[in-house]
Amino acid sequence: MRHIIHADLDAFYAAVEQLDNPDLVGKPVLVGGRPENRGVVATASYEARVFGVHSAMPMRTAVNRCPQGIIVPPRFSRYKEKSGEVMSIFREITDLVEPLSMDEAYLDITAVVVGGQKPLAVALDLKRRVAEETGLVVSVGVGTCKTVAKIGSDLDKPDGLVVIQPGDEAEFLAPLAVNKLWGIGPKTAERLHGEGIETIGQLAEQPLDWFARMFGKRAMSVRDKAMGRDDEAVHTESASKSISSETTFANDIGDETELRDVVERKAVGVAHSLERHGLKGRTVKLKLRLADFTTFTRQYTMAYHTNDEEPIKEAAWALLAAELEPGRTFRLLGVGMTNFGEEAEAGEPETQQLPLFGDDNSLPGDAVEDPLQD
Ligand code: TTP
Ligand code: MG
Repeated sequence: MRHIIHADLDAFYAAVEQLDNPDLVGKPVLVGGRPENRGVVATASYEARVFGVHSAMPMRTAVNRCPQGIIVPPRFSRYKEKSGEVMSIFREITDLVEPLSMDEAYLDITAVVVGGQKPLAVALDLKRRVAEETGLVVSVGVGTCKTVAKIGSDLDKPDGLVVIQPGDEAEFLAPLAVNKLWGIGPKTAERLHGEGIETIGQLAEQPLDWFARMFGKRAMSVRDKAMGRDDEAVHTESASKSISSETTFANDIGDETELRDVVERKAVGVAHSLERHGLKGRTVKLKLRLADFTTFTRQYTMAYHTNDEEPIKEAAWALLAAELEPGRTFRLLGVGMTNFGEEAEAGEPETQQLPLFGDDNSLPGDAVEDPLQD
């Protein structure tokens, strides 16, 4: 049997602002852009949420609902720093940590439990350490699979702790709304409502052939989740695949300045996305599609793991510059990052510099022409 924790910080950005500025403690804090600039709420402190303010709401609406709300502009580098502190506490508890974003992660604590600690004790210790060492509050769900752990962490926020005992998974999930299940978005939920299914319990009791009809290839996986017995592994960072951003142009582009502008914007997007996921990568990939639909990728492996804009921009541009030819135009351009992991310490063998171009930086099977596939 496995033991999984899902941990998610409470009102993360707002909590960091309250931590750094004691004047904000106990007050309704709205982190986000100014209403006069059509700003949006990134998050609100729980003091503001009682007025009906939530993430992704226009700041103008938030201010109408909560006029006493204090608007604070976001400081991403500070959030990234606090996220790093929290993730390293998680990694001291277990090697098997899967960050989902800056403020949440799955931890596989099976080995710790086998070593003699009760899951509840591990969860309490995690909450205490995060509070004492970072000043932040984390809500935690504990169970035998990702599904129940994730739903559990959200159920008792803020400062939540929900333990789903082995054997109680299906019963725990049964009364909850179907849209709480990972993978059931608004459209699927709508479809299920059409079939008279509102709760996870009603979903779980459907016959197998019904699942096959409703979900096709996903049938078994959805059914397992509804019964609270999914066997999704906790994927550590290095097991994550890639993060990328690509665009198909309305008109093919051949102009160097224009291409450079696009590739740099894509690179910045990738850097931000890596940051949001708490990831650093070493291999920058460039995907290109020519006017005749020939599609190919080029890649460059850096000496270190990074999610900084500059080196990613530089590598992506260098890869593109090597492909520019007079008269050659592009219909699609994408930038991606793979080869995730922790930043290597200086002096480790991994930090040796690889040449920028040439075959040395290509993995087998890469930098090939694949006209039909992405
Ligand atoms: P969440 O964990 O969804 O929200 P939260 O931590 O603010 O509040 P809680 O978990 O207690 O419900 O997201 C983490 C951070 O991500 C959040 O503090 C701000 C950012 N974020 C956005 O910028 N936009 C969004 O739409 C959402 C949902 C989050
Ligand atoms: Mg959160």
